[in-house]
Amino acid sequence: MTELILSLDVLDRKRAVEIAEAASPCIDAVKIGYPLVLAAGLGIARDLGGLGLPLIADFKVADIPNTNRLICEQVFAAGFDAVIAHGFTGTDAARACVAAAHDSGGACYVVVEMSHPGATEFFHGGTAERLANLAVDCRADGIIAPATRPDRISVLREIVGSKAIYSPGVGAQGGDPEIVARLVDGIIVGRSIYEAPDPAVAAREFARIRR
Ligand code: O7E
Repeated sequence: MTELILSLDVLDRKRAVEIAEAASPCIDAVKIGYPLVLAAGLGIARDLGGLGLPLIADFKVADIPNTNRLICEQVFAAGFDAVIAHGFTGTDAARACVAAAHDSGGACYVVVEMSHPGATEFFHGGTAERLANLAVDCRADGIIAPATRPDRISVLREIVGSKAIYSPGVGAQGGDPEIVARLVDGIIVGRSIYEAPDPAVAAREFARIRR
């Protein structure tokens, strides 16, 4: 079954915990990025640890190999289970993230194409395909591909085979969860759940859609 990953981009620690708890029966993981970590601190990983769900650090790590390693080690020491890295910094830099993740018993996912309109400026024209190949070469655990362009997901699936594809961009960004859920291993949903009048109900709706 396609996983449902809650993107918890709220800025208040208490609200973040409440939403995650409410959605928890229907979700498979929680993705936490800069908005929440900068607002609430890295300790939010411990605050959410009681949910028993995998916590994904969406820091889109994009530095030289040594700095990437240092960042990822902090991520896993803080209690996260997975990290997201960019691939455009090169094979050695992405491989440093994968190695740090695997050394900690965690996972690393590589962004190969983003979901917003401007992403086509640089990711199209062969770059996303190269990044998908890089993710395979680096033995990344999966890739991030855009729910806003299902045709592109299919192209990238050809390259990565059975490797996991997690896909943001459904709901608020216009991607259709019914279509995307058939193509990927997990859909990543933020505003459509955490801004809903009742996040638990919204999460249940998305959970029902996946197959
Ligand atoms: O649009 P929303 O509210 O459903 O949130 C989507 C989340 O996915 C948000 O945290 C955003 O930063 C992230 N995201 C994208 O929207 N598009 C991308 O191409 C990549 C990501 C992302 O999370 O990358 C790593 C998974």
